[in-house]
Amino acid sequence: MNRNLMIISASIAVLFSSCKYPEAYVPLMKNREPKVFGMEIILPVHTIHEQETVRAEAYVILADGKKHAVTEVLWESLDAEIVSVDQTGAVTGRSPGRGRIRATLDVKAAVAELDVERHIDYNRIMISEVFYDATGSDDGKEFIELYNDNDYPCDVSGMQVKDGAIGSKPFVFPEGSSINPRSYVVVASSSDRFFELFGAEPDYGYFSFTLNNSGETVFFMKNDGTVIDVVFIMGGADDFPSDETWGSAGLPAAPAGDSVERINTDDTGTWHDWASGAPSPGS
Ligand SMILES: [Ca+2]
Ligand SMILES: [Ca+2]
Ligand SMILES: [Ca+2]
Repeated sequence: MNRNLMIISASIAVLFSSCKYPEAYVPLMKNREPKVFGMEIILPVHTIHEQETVRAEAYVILADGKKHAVTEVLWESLDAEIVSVDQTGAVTGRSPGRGRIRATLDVKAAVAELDVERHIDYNRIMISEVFYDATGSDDGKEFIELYNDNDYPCDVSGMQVKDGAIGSKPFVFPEGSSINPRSYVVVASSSDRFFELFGAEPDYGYFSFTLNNSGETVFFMKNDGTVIDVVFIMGGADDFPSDETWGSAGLPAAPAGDSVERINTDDTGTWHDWASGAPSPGS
């Protein structure tokens, strides 16, 4: 080979070996290190109630498996009627159902699901009628009626109806019991006697306590004993007499054959909500 040609070839080789990408490409490569592999949303719970708010957190998952919390994400609800989410990740239940939220960062996104359960207003479930004194013998003929004033069905499984005698055994609604919206349920002392008297089956057939004819207190309670509603009849039972807020030590009262019935679903917790009249079980 010509000596001059050898020198030129060597110079070209040096030139290529020292070649670098222009500076402008460097920041782009740095942005991709370490590579974002995916995203994840973490929720503290997977079931919330209507109107309840919890905080969702978004994380990027890096190629090395590490997670980093990120705040500069776009939050969206994919089921806006069920859940809403603001740009801080605050998730609020809007209506019952399963809702999805999405967090997006650049081209990566994650979706999380959560269930929204009904917020039940137990103050709108109330005792609506008590038939405590049948004509003649009361044996097995007494009944208690409840009313659900909510516009949605209410699960009453495990909830209790009880008279005002300490130590008497409450009636406990069996698993799966529900009261339809703006509807009644009847709990009878005996379904056979109830059928003889009213020609229909009660919703629930048996309670073991008896209702005093000379003053009685009837409770509707949650599973844990929290009182949801109470009615004091003729001053209430000796163990649980009416207090001053009830307003009358004698009312409501019904003659034999009639029952005491709620006339006011805007529950004031006083005798004014009640009157007496012919029995109307289930309506
Ligand atoms: Ca009675
Ligand atoms: Ca009687
Ligand atoms: Ca009724």
